[in-house]
Amino acid sequence: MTIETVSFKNSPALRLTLPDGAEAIVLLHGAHVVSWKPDGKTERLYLSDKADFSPGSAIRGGVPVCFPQFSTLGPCAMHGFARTMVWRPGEMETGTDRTTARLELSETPETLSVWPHAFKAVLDVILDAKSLCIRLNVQNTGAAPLTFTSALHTYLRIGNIDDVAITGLEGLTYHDKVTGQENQKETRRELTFAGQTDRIYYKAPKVLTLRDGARLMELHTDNMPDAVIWNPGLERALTIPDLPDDGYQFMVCIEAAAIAQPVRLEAGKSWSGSQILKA
Ligand code: TA6
Repeated sequence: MTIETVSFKNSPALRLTLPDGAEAIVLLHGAHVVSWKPDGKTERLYLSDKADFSPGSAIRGGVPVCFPQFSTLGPCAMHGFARTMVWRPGEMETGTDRTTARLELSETPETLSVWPHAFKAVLDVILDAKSLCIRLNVQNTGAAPLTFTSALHTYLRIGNIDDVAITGLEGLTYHDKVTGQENQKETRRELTFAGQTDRIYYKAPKVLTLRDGARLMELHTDNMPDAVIWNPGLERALTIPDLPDDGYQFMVCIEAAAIAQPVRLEAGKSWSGSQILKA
């Protein structure tokens, strides 16, 4: 098990590896996980060929960390500032069967100008033989309470969107961001895709399953009660400059999120939420 410093698309990154071949890469830019290959060969995350890695950009694909704001629900730019800032490496851990890379972010004059709170965010990327865990910890290091929303905006690589189904959502209430309708009820046992899908499912179960053709992946969450499902479909994809026109066919976002009930932290308190992808 090793963690080495590498350059990924000219961006400083950490590469985690295990003896059985499992590998993950996380950028300092955004603490953005851009690659996960459980067998060392097969990429399980979608990363756009047109993604922009220049400083301050929002990278299309991988796992953007949305913090301290999901979408436009607050004073920050879309999905918050964490995904566009450079995080600093923290303590690393290389055990016998798993490896953890830690990245940290605190307030700067720039963040304070849009979100007036002192904080310490820690993102742990934990790789083991069959799974990848991404855990976000946030501590309120200021003197007053703070609130935030968050999501681990995971872009999963799929064979084709026509062959994909997600189970675990039946019976949940969701907000349909495409139609703007609130309080919709999911009636389907398996969610399949035809055109743009952009939904926030409230109080999702801790395990969702993605079926991609014959392949299954489980997505486990802890303390992130909502689930966002996003695929832009062709029409919306054509309006996204950093996504190839056919990119929507090869990606689906399943995001562990805390949205409906913003997290409130008193001074000195911390919160942790995580998502585990199981190949
Ligand atoms: O999480 C889904 C979503 O909020 C969609 O509405 C969609 O626009 C997407 O995120 C991508 O946002 P971005 O700012 O990365 O283009």
